[in-house]
Amino acid sequence: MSKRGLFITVEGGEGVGKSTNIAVVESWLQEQGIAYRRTREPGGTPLAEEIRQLLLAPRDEAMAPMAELLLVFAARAQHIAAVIEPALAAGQWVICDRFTDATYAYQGGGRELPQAWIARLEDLVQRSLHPDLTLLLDAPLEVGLSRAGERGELDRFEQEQRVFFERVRNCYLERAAAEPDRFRLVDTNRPLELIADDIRALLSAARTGQ
Ligand code: Z5A
Repeated sequence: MSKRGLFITVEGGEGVGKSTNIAVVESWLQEQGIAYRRTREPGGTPLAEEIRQLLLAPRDEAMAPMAELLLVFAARAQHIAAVIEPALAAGQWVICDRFTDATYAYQGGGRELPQAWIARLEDLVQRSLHPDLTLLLDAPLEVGLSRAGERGELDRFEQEQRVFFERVRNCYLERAAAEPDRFRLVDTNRPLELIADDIRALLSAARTGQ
């Protein structure tokens, strides 16, 4: 039986550089010859990607925060069953662009739903599954929003007000402070080469501790 892979999540607010830096993670994994699966949330399977469309598409009907929360976890349940668990069990590392910390940050922080509700769903849907390492990419709000804003059309979350994103960022930072063993904070308000050096060092350390 192969050794279980590491489950690594990459988190952060709008435009902090998750996609850009996941490319660094992937090239490190390839250099090291580590089998991996890159995926994302919401999404990662055909059904979960359909739920992602429901969550992100701007619409006239306001989505109730509880409906949003349940859709996020419905997508996650499918993603865990169809992709994450099988890959980890086969010994692959799983690199996931956002996971449940995003739910705490967006539905808990942003939408102000009680964290305890999220924790109940987390227990129900994930059972013992938790990330081994979470890279929290962080930059001042103005930096992330201005980088994200250059992309043109805004999705349903990107249309939120600044105060929403402040709550999201604060929630992420609080979670990182509360779980220092799992989180690694990466300052992405710097040149890409410096960020990439940090990320490679963090991955090497995670591999050593595996
Ligand atoms: N959501 C939720 O509510 N609850 C949940 O549980 C989950 C998700 C899982 C989709 O996320 C939405 O789902 C998300 C929360 C919600 N909200 N929104 N919006 P997403 O991850 O698909 O969307 P996103 O946050 O907008 O990510 P993004 O658009 O892919 O941004 P990014 O990956 O962090 O940034 P990037 O594309 O790598 O970089 C942005 C630009 O900045 C790009 O032009 C880069 O070239 C540039 N960049 C990046 N780094 C640098 C540096 N260091 N210097 C200069 N320029 C840089």
